[in-house]
Amino acid sequence: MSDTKVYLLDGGSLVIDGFHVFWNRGPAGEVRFPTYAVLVEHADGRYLFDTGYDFAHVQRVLPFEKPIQTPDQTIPGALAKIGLRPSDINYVINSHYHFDHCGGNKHCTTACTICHAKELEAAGKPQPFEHLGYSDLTFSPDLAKAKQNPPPPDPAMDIYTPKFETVTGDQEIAKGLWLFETPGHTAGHYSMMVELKGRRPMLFTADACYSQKNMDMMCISSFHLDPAESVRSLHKLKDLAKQHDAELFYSHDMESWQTYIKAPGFYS
Ligand code: 5PN
Ligand code: ZN
Ligand code: ZN
Repeated sequence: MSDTKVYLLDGGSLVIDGFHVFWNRGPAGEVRFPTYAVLVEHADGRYLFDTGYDFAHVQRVLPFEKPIQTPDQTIPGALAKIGLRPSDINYVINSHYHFDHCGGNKHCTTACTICHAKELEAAGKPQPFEHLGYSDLTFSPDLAKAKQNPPPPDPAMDIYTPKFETVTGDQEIAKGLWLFETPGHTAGHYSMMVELKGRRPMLFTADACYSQKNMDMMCISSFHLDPAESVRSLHKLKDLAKQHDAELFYSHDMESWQTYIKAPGFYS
């Protein structure tokens, strides 16, 4: 049995305003940030935590976020760089269903899809202020078809019938692979911790904490369902990191991203 490996798959970048990164604090101005997927090669199979954004979707629905993504920064492209194909992925776990975390799900046609039970429900009936966040529903062709503004027809979507497994609570879903509930940003948001043989555990905050600065200032992002709950989740992440001596990996932090080992390099 081989030891667990973690690869960070670069997904390109987007732009949002500084007041969205730091709620009610700013400063204003364009902030370009990375998006990425986390591939966990585990004895039980290959897990992909988040799948980045779909370039065509962002161009069509949120062009003001100025997407920059090369073919190498798509899920098929990034996997090819390490000798894999999307069909090699056994499980896709989504921290939440915002468009910048689930855009590549549709490529993983043979994977079982895992998320928090509340997240799947929320994506189907978003609050009025959540429509842009939940604008890419291609992770669930059933949901996408039910919407008034479906994406352009894509024959590939007819053969994509993902099987969903929903989870609740804090769970060790495979040995050393933990999901921790961190709601607030969305209803069913999960962060993931991976225990490795040769280093400290890696704790992927996802959008419960965009960046080191958000953590330092205990300042949440402006996209949230429940800001008070978001702040509680920030504290929970800080406590978990301390309790497990885990290293925090942030979802949208250009400065931290520069220091991370990216695929084809890996953590083990
Ligand atoms: C990157 C980004 N842009 C817009 C939104 C939104 O409206 O909800 C979440 C979100 C994002 O993560
Ligand atoms: Zn989000
Ligand atoms: Zn995000």
